[in-house]
Amino acid sequence: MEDYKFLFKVVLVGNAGVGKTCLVRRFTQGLFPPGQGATIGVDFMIKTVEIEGEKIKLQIWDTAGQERFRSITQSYYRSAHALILAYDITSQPTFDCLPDWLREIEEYASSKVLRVLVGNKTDREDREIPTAVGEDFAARHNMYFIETSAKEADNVERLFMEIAAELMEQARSKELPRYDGNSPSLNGRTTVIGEGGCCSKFS
Ligand SMILES: Nc1nc2c(ncn2[C@@H]2O[C@H](COP(=O)(O)OP(=O)(O)O)[C@@H](O)[C@H]2O)c(=O)[nH]1
Ligand SMILES: [Mg+2]
Repeated sequence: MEDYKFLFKVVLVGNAGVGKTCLVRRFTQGLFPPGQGATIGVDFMIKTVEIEGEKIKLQIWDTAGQERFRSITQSYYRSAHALILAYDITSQPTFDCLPDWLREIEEYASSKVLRVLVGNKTDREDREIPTAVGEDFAARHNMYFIETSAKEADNVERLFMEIAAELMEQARSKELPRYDGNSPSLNGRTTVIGEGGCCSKFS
């Protein structure tokens, strides 16, 4: 018997290799996959959590390698309640691609979607993106921000639990936060991703 009060769809995007699959597996299965081959060929994983006595079912959509081919489409974003946009704090190129991802999100996702910027791999010594730079980017783009380590299980639980709590809060109040969809930097209709944009060299 399924028993839950809320069901939320959470979607992860970001360059290949930033650790999206590891974040999902850490949260849903409590493990860090060894070696290569972390990407699993499923559309989503499920975890039910409890907040303030309410059961919340999270349907977490990971990309099964599509990000390498830049073939993520509308169906993936459709009906997402929250979007996690992840980069690797040790990889400037993954951070530099964030505007491209935001354009895609802007084009395909609901304007009401909860957006969270995640800097992953905080366990590594060779950081390239200072925390303040990630924070600043998130603030300028109206996003939540958190740094994580899927490897060390640092902030991963918190990431998903805060998303669940925020979505529950929104659902309860039925007052989704207003978002200025007219932001000139974000509402471009054309998508450069996949057409020689900065990310193509990482495909
Ligand atoms: N040191 C470290 N490595 C990580 C972390 N998360 C993922 N990785 C590694 O980064 C690589 C890509 O991870 P993966 O989850 O497949 O990335 P995805 O392509 O975004 O799904 C793998 O070799 C992982 O072991 C982390 O938090 N710390
Ligand atoms: Mg993956």
